[in-house]
Amino acid sequence: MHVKKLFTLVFIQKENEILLGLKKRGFGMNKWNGFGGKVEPNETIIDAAARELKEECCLIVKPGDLKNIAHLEFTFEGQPTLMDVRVFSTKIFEGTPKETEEMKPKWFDNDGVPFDDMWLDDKLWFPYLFQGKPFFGHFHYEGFDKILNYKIEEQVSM
Ligand code: 6U4
Ligand code: NA
Ligand code: NA
Repeated sequence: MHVKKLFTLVFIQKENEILLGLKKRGFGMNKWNGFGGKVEPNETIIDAAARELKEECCLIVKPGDLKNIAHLEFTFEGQPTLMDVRVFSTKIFEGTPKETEEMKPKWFDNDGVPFDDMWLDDKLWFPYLFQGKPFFGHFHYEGFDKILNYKIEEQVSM
């Protein structure tokens, strides 16, 4: 039996650029990623996604502008936790990204994403993100630096 924990992950995009943040503390420290975190009790997933984005890089999005593009699951060999991550993207936002205590934001060209300094799974599924294809992915890790097995399934819609 797995204990599911729900997380959000938001990618802000321009025509040929994507906003990533360098995580400064906690889980995934020193990795570039989208913005997100735990969904709190009594909060919808999409509200959590907008809240975490604002907390972590000061950008404002209307929850309704966030497009759910993926559902990711992460399990870890020998551990009961299943991380259930709901991924969103949008090109519609207000404000300028600002560094916070949790994240240092930076725009990257779509062909210059720093995969060597990201979660190992990201390079496997970013192509779906860039092609706008909704997908489900499951990744089973051993520790944090090795994927034992995975599957990625394109979805008709999310
Ligand atoms: P605290 O420090 O309690 O405020 P919180 O911001 O709620 O934490 P956090 O930052 O630990 O949560 O959430 C983890 C973030 O990392 C979520 O956005 C999901 C994302 N994430 C976790 N594993 C990932 C992986 N293997 N690949 C990936 N994103 C991952 O691309
Ligand atoms: Na976070
Ligand atoms: Na957070």
